[in-house]
Amino acid sequence: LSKMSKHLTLCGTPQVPWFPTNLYDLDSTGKEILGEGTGIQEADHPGFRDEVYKSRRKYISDIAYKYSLRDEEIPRIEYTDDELGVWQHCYPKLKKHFQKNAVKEYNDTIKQFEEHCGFAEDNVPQLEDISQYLQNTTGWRIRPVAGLLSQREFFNALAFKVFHSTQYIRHHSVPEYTPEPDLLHEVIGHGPMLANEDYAELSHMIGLASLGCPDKYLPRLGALYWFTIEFGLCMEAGQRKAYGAGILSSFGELDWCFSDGPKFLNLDAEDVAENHRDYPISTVQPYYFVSDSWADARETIRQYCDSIPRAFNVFYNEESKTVEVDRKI
Ligand code: NLE
Ligand code: FE2
Repeated sequence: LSKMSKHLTLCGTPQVPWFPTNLYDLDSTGKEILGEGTGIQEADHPGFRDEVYKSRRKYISDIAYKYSLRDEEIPRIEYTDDELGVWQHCYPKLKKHFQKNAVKEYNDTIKQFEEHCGFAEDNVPQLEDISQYLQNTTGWRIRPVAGLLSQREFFNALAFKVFHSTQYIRHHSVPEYTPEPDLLHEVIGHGPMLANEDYAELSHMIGLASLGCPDKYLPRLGALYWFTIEFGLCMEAGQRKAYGAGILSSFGELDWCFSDGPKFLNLDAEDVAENHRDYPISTVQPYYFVSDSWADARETIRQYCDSIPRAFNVFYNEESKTVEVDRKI
């Protein structure tokens, strides 16, 4: 084997990119946040010119930078009146949409979140409560993060059932749509789906596929994640329903994606990965991918993930919270 690996190196085999193999390896990640100039332009962002908002963001980001997965709890934030106002404006309106436009599994879980995670019209939920609930149901957990991570870091964490979540709230001047993730997007959009075993598996699969995968495949996994977990639609009893987090956290997007405006395409993982890697991140989506069922979405993504060339297999050991690597022969 050593002769062979030498030979492969001489032939210029690319190195396998580093990846975490233990839950706590993630503590060394998330230190670099993608800021302005990496997609979200200043002009798109009402908060970048508001000094009070910027210093609040810094206060909340610092909590994320200091957090370790070995800590007992994710620090709780005392949300200000402005922040509570955004929640109070959005949550009741979104709830009305959910009954009509969200998949059944999502509506079921929202009820659980109201019972166990502090979801209420007059209360901003805390990441810690949601993380606890997830750990007790699907084994997922939340790690606070200061903003957008690199695709590799974000996806790698999914392999350990860790979901990175921002803890700040969108600027109060534009509550119905934000180009970047914020607490509302994470907890309203992603939270409930991570509490559902079958949906959460979609994220876990993409996470495992990303470990040490060649760089070229990251934007492909990115597109698959975008058009399913973020902006996915699927059929339910003959009707189109939303399961994507970026839709469920934005009534601007909800209104749009159930109008005649956008185009609707059939979900095919290969097609998304090869032909749809260029999507807008600061406006509503011009088109959405619809699958016959969410299980169909999972199957097409599973097949795609299996087709990514890697010299090894990875398995997640739930008990030891480690990833086991097994060389393909
Ligand atoms: N546009 C979404 C919202 O307003 O909640 C956020 C999308 C983050 C990818
Ligand atoms: Fe998201």
